[in-house]
This record gives sequence, C-alpha cells and structure tokens, in this order.
Amino acid sequence: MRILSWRLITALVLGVTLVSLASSWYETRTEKDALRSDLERKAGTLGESLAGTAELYLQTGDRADLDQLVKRFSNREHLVGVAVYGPDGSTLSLTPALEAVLPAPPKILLDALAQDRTESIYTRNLFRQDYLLAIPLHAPDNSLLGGIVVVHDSSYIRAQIFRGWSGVFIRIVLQVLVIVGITVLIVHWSLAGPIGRVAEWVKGLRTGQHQPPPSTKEMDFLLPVTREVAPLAESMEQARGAAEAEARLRNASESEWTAQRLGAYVRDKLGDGKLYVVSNREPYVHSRSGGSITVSAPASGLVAALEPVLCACDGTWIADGNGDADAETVDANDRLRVPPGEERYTLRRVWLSPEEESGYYYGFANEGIWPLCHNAHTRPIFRAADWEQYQRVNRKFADVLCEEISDEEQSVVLIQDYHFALLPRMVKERLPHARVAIFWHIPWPNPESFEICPWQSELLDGLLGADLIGFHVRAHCNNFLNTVDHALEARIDWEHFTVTRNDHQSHVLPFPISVELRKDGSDHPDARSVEEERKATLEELKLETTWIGVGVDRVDYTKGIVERFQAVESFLARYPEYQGKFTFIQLGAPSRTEIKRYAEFQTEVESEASRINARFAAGRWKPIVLLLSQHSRQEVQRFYRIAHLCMVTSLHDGMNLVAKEYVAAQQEEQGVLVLSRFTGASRELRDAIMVNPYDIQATGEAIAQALRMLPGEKLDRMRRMRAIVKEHNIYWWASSLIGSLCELRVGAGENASVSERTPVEV
Ligand code: ADQ
Repeated sequence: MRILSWRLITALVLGVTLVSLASSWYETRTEKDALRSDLERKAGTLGESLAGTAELYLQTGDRADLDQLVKRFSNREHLVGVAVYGPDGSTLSLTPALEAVLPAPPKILLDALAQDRTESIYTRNLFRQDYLLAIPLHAPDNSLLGGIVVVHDSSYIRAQIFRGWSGVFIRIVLQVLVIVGITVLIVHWSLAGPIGRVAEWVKGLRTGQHQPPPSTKEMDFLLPVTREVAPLAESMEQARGAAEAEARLRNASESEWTAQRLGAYVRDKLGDGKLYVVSNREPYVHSRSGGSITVSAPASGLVAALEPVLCACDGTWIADGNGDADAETVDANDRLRVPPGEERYTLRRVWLSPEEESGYYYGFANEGIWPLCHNAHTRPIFRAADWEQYQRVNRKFADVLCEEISDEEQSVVLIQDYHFALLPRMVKERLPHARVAIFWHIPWPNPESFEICPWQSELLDGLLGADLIGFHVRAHCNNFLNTVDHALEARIDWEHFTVTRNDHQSHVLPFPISVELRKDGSDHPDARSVEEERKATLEELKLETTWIGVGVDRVDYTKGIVERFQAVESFLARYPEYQGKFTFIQLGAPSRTEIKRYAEFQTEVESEASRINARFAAGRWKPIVLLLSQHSRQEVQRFYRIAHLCMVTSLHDGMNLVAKEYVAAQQEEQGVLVLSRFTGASRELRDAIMVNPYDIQATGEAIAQALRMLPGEKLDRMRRMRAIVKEHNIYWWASSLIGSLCELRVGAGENASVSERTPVEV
C-alpha cells in the first residue's frame, strides 16, 4: 500500500532542502566572519608592529632600512606586501609584489591620512581578493609622518567557503534521503500497518468473513473509526445471516426452520388473531438480590421454542409468578412487557397462595399425575385436598385467560403440560370459538395404569375440551385414545385420530419436541478445541482420566440415575482395564425437593455415587463425579462437548431433551449416545446405542461398546442423528403445533381433519 503520494514526497524533499540550506548558509556565514576576523586580527598586529619600526626609520630618514623592512615582509602566508607612504600620499617604499597591485596610493590610505586613523577594506580584482589595512604614522610630537599599508591576500577565505558549500550540497542530499526514508518507514509501520489491518477487517466484513475488529492497542488514533464501524459490521452480519438463512431455506426447499421463519410463519397463520400461551413456569423471573432486582430466563426448551413466536406476533404469556420480586415488576393488571429491554409481548402473572402452590403443583401435579404417567414404579398419591387445589388453580388460570382474550374468534391458545388438564374445557365452555391446544410434555400410560386415578374421567373430559391435544410420540396418542375409549362415552376415529364427545371434536396428534442445532459455535464462545476444553475441565475438577461419560438431568426418579451409576459399576468390574481411565460426570439439578420422594431420591443418588467411588477410586481418579446444582446453559454445553459418550437412561420419559441437546452439541461428531428405549427420543435417534436401563449389565456393555466404537462408525451415527435434529428442530415443532391448530375448523360444524405433520415415525 502506498501511503505517501509523490506530491507529499516532493513537498517533504523541498522542505528538508530549504531547512538544510538555511542552516548551511548560517553556518558558512559564521565561518566566513570567523576567518575574516582572524585575518583582520593578524593584519592589525602586524600593521601595529611595522608602524612602530617605520616611524623610527622615517624620523631618522633612513630609507635603506625602510626598504629593507618593506622587503622583509613579503611572501609570508597570505601577506602580499607592505607599502610606506609620505604624509602627502607619495610612495616611499613598496614591496615589489605590490607594484602591480598598488600603482598609486590606495584611497584607503588617503582616507586614513585625512582622518588620521586606521582604516581597512576588502578589495577585489579579477584574480584575487585582498584585505588592505592603512595605519597613519606619527612623529613623537604626534605630527603626521605618513602612512603604512599592509596588504593580505584574502582569496583563501572565499576558497574555503566555496569548499564548504560543495560539502553542504552533498550533506543536503544525504539528509533529504535519510529523512524522507525514515519518514516513509515510520509512516509505514505506524500508519500503514494499522490502516492496512482495519482495511482488511472492513474488507472481511464486506466479503462476509466476520472477524473481531483489530486490536486497539497500537491504533488508538483509529479508535473513532473502529467504534463506528463495529456496530455497522454487527448489523451487516445480522442482515447477511438472515439473508443467508433465507437463501438456505429456499435452497433446502424450506426444510430448515429458524426463529425468524417461525415468526413469519405464525404471523401469516394468525392473520389478525392473537396468541396466548399458558404454562406453569414463566419465561422471565424477577428476583431480589441484595438491594436490587435481577431478571433471569429459565434454561428451558419450551421457552426457547415459544418465545420467538410470541415476539413475532406480540402475544400474551400467562404463567405462575413465583419470583420473589415478580409482584414488584408488574403493572396494576399484573402485566409486564418482555423480553426486558425489547418489550415485544406481554407476560401476565398469576399469583398462587402457598396452599394452592402446594396442593396443585407439588401435590396433585407432581405427586399424582407425574408418577401416574411415568412407569417408574413410584406410587402416585391422590389426595382429595390436592385435587381441590388443582381444580381451583385451573379455574384461576381460566379466569385470567378469558379476561385476557380480546377477540374469541381470532384467538389461538397454547396450553402447556399436565398442570392444566382441566383448562381446555373451562376455556372452551366460555369461549367456544377460540382455538385451543394443549401439549402434554410427559408420557401417557396405558388405560389400566391411568384408571387408578380417582378423577380420570374429569381429567380426560377437561383435556377433550381442547381442539388439539399434542403428545411427543404416536404411542402416547394411542394410549390416550385407548384411555378415552376405556373411560368415557366418546366416538374415536382411529383413522384421523380424533375424539368426538358432546359434538366437540378433538384431534390427537404427535409433535416430537426438539432443540435448536446451532451451527455458529455460539455455545462455545471461547473457541477452545475439544481437547483443550477437556484438559481444562479435568484440571478444574482435579481429576485424572482418559474417557469421559456425561449425564444431565433434574434429580428425578424417572431419569434412571441410580441404574446408570450401577451400569458404570458393572462396566468397570467387567472391564477392569478401564479402571483409572473412565469417569462418569453427572450434572444433577435438584428438583421438587419439597416432595419427600424427591428428597429421598437425591440422598439415594448421592449414596450410590459414594458407594461406587469407595469401591474403585484411586489417586486422582474416581469413577463417578456428581455435580449437584442447576448449571448454566454454557456449562451444560461444555460437558456435552467434552464427553466421549452421553447416557440417557430414563425409566420412562416423554421425549428427553438431553439426548437431543447432546447430539446438537457434537459439532465434532465423535460422541456416542447411549439412550433408553423408554424415552420418546429413542423413536427418532435410532443411531444411538439403545438400552433397557433396568438391565444393568447390558447398559454397562453399552458403555464398553461406545468406548470401543471406531471413529468412522461414531461419525456415521452422529451425522445421521444430527441431520434429524437439524431438520426437526424446536422451531419445526412449534410451527407444526401452531400450523395444525390454525388449520382446524372450530365452533359450529367442526369436522375438518388435520393433515399429519409428523414425518418421522414417532
Ligand atoms: P424434563 O423432565 O425436565 O422435561 P428433559 O426433556 O430431559 O426433562 O429436559 C431437561 C432440561 O433441563 C434440559 O434442557 C437439560 O439441559 C436441563 N438440565 C437438566 N439438568 C440440568 C442441570 N443440572 N443444570 C442445568 N440444566 C439442566 C419434560 C419431560 C421431557 C420432555 C420435556 C420437554 O419430562 O420428557 O422432553 O419436558 O417437553
């Protein structure tokens, strides 16, 4: 890059030359003055001494001595000669060399005689330059005897100055070269480098290679520019990303769903309608910490899926406000706009009393329905008091929902989970033209299991108020339809998966929930390699091991955590060569600890880990690391990334998002998933190693199989699973659910069938 133009270089050369010339002129002038004053001093000394002697000879009239004196002072260094004149200016004696130079008394002499004082002058003729000093001569009575003229050749001064100037020209040329050269180098290093890097960065942005701005350390002077360009770059990057995503979608025949595409799709489907989501858990929780209020978003797949939809169509999310600062952050109608800082949809909080919370949430939902729907051999507990609270809270939510719904005919309501089984009927009775769906996130058991619930008919009737009832997999839909068949008076259409009861039709369909498969590495912001990440994590855990397995769960008896630990024990006992080399890291988020069974289960998990560790641990190695806390999303991602295998051994699970999260995090495609057959995820992720978690020895064998699997096979399996998660991601789930609901005809004459949207056999 040429930073200095020729015009700048010429100006630089001229400037340097002028400065050099001025300083040289000053130097030579000083030198010339010094040489002249030296000559004048020498001439003055000589003249004074000759004048004394000449005065003596003139008084005695001794012409011979006078001639002798004049002759003696010739041909000395730079001295041309001496001439003595009478008071009238007549020549008395003259050095022969001066005969040609002073054919007549010089004017300077006549001036000196006339003024009676010493005079001097520089004269120049064709060949030489002389210095003439004229001194009047006096008798002792001070009468004028004549004058003496001393003549020096001063040409050497000119010659010396001339020689000096020729040196000056060479010096100027050298100075110009050195100064211009140094300037060019300095400019290049201090300006061209940083400017070049900024230009490269801007070029990268232009050509789509997004890089962080160059370091500001060496380019403070460019900070204003980079500060302006950085946000510009960010916007460009986002715009480019959106455009590329759009283009990709078009190329992939619209097979990949993104938050943006989902937003646009739902806006289109809803038209002028409004969307309402009801869930127990809220998307933003306000808490007090010290003197201030902080807001946090729970790490939840559900929130991730539904938030873009609400943001896109400005809907309303109704949820239990259980943050300790929630009440302080709502308006007079218990509403607030979220996400914080963006305010794109409304969060309406519902307040529950401790009795309601305890009876509805901990009691009926989590001690009753949860174990009822999971075949995990924990006995459900049904208390009439809890049932009372459950109905009461469902009514409370129905009141709030009906209060919020502004236009019944245009409204779309998505109710989430087993906490609100009665809500669909309650809403539909009051607003028959609203479109209502409920998504059941946990399994549905067979009719014989379900019928132990004393209020099975009420629960089923409540659910059948919905226009659409969603489960993760077909088997759960079938179980639900069988249960309805078994327990209620209703017409079931097995071909179209509908139930008609009291002239109302409910569609029952599978919508396998999923996660987002990010390709941009934003879950691994520090960009460490897997190997570096693994090393750093083991150092933090003060652990030495070669192979890592991971499990990530709420500490819940349905997740098969104890069975998993026992499988690790069985594996290490059967393959002792892995003792000291394989460690299983379990992230366990304490959950529902107010419930006795959960508190006991957590103790059981801890003691099982301790027992197995006591059996095998040696030095800095132990077989099980149990990290009991709610980890951040980044931390969970980190463990997914470093793990050679992930174990999901649920005894029964609606879907299990951990299995899909692990697959989504495996960008290097070298991890192996060990997956329970009893999860919804096992219907889609068929390339996992399937296990029956009750079979401890076989699950231990699965660990061995995973660790011994060849890289090529790992890659093939993981690639296939990633392709499935990528295509059927969380946005696809939300679009299928909302799209299906919007296709239904509701109200009078409702009998439209919904096209099956689930392309995989679930
Ligand atoms: P869950 O029973 O909660 O969900 P799951 O689907 O596995 O089970 O989701 C758990 C979520 O919590 C995952 O996102 C996981 O990363 C996170 N998590 C678990 N332990 C954690 C920890 N220690 N720290 C931080 N995060 C942790 C219910 C049903 C499932 C169904 C989902 C969604 O029981 O079957 O898949 O809803 O519909």
